[in-house]
Amino acid sequence: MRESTEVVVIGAGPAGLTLANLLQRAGVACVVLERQSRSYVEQRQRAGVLEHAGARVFEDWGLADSVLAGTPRDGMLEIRVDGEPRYLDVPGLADGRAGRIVPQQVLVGRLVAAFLEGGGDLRFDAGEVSPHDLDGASPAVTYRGPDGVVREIACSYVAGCDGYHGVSRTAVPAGALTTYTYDHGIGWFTVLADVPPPRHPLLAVHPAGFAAQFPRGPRASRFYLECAPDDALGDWGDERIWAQLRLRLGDAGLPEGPITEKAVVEMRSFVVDPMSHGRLFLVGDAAHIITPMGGKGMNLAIADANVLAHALRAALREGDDERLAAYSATCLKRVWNHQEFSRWMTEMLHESGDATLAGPFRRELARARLERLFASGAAARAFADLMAGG
Ligand code: RFL
Repeated sequence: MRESTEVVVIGAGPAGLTLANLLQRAGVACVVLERQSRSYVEQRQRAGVLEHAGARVFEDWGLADSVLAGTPRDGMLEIRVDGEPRYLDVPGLADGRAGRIVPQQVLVGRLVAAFLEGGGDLRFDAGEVSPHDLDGASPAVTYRGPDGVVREIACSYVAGCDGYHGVSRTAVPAGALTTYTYDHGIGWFTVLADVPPPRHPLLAVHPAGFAAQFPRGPRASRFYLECAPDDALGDWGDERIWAQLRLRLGDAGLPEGPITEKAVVEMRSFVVDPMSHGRLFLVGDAAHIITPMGGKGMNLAIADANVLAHALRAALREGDDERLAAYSATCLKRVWNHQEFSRWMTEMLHESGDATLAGPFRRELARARLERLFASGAAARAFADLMAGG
């Protein structure tokens, strides 16, 4: 069966769903193909903060009511050093540019609903998705539907929004992309638990290692614990998790709650350049991954989608290909800026606690870097500016 549309979007995560909604607003026809079921993508819990720049994307495209309604603005950030609380008023330092506290699965659910309400074509359970003829003028994407029938969709452009493990990037011929990877040399263990969220997002520096607690809705918290890079899930029994959280967060009274997810997070960065090939454009995690430090992964995905939506509208409605030609360079500028921020924060918050990581000299340097945030208004504002996003 052969159909046609203007843009095929592969993947219905934050990147694909943001792009699909923006294209719908721009009057550009698209079909979204998602490998998983609707309930699966709506329950996948990951990020929790939409930076100010991300919230602006939805406001600018008239989607704030459907996507941001009722989501609290972010506020203070607590950095607890050896159990002592320090606070940064991030939106205040960033001239009032507040982000929104919104769990990724809530954002995804709202984006699915908004797209479908607008008459969008979103196909879940799409197997064997495969892009073709990306170098030519008329690419196509084939997939097998849940009914077992193979369909082909001809299109003008393909948006690869299928994450790090997707098929889009692998459809690009070897040698056409330069790949940058970096192993941060540490491990993070993450736990999602039904524990009341902290008053403010909390980052903790401690000699036993970095730890963090972030709100994930009204009754849940996501915790992170620095661990050895080769630690496995089995190394972290519940008793060890709670004991280490209480120690590193300096909170002997931290209540225990049912743990709903445990995972080892790979502390690895990855970037491809360019983020496009022929008529394929890579968006979000398909083009770059960043560690969770700084909370930028989902936000980069949304920023890419915004750049691409503007560029596709210009190309398809105004015959202006300049923005599409500049897509990769435009996005990569932000990607590298955020990679640098994330790495900078990682060094500061890990090395200032755990002296075994880089030694006592580097620990004192990291402490000086951290202290500067509280001693210098200019340094604090620069930090808040990066937290708010470009
Ligand atoms: P996603 O979310 O991976 O979505 C890709 C979609 O494509 C589908 N797919 C396919 N569909 C069709 N055919 C195929 N062959 C396909 N292969 C894959 C997938 O099923 C999926 O629906 O990528 P996207 O949209 O680029 O969004 C990126 C974000 O999800 C990611 O950057 C963040 O979750 C990263 N991240 C965080 N980001 C933040 O901004 N703040 C955070 O605090 C934060 N915490 C996190 C995180 C990621 C984590 N993990 C598990 C990776 C915490 C964790 C634990």
